[in-house]
Amino acid sequence: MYNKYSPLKQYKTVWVSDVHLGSRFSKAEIFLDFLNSIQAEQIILVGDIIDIWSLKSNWYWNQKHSDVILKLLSLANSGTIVKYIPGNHDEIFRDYIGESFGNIKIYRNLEHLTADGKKLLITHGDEYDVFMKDSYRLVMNIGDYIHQFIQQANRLNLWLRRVFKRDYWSLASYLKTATRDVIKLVNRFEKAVSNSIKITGYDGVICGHIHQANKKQFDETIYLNTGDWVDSCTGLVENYDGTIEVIHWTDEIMLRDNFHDHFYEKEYHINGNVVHTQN
Ligand SMILES: [Mn+2]
Repeated sequence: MYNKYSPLKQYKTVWVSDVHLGSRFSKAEIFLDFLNSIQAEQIILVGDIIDIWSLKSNWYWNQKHSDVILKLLSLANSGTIVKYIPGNHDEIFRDYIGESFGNIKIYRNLEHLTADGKKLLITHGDEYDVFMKDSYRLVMNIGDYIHQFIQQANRLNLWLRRVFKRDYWSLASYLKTATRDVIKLVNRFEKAVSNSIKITGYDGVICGHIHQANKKQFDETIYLNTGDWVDSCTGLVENYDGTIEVIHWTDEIMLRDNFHDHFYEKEYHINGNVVHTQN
């Protein structure tokens, strides 16, 4: 998908998390497209990059998953500072704080000073997951929770449709209820994280874990979430003026492809028929 006509996007810092390599739901190819499209001084991996839990229960690995790892290692070897904070799905690496994969060093948490002087705590965020504590890991995290809902809903709907030959049951209303539950959990998580940051002297926090990218202000505290590369294909980027924004990579791909369709479309005439091709 990487297009040679697009210049690399320049960022001071990039934060990404929850790629879940090793799970069949990982959007590794889109994440790779993102990595191929940017240039950053620093890339911080904010946890759940490799999904060890998923590998344990159902081994899955394809070439794109390898390509992501190779790309990160090669970036780290060619001048980009790449740091890795393990999450709960790759918590095995929390036993190796201070060690490195090539030039990628492992940290428990990090502190970041933005170009405009804000001090931020970087952490995966599973410690703040009240839901996970309450239910004793019954549901792994909200991302998995959303996934379970949608998959079950789809499966049931397909089955009903096959059996009864019509839309028998409303996926939309089912999802509405599920979404309301998820929104509540997301709010609880965001508040829990921000409240605990308030007294620490940090201006804000960057975390991942719940697969909901966001930029929010809770009183004085900046709350930023990296999102995920399982559903939303989102991350956080710091521009050279210190501003941080959420990027939605599938939107960026759409913009880029529309741009190229528009500017690079050619018209050929074959046997009297008009044929359009794109470079
Ligand atoms: Mn997590």
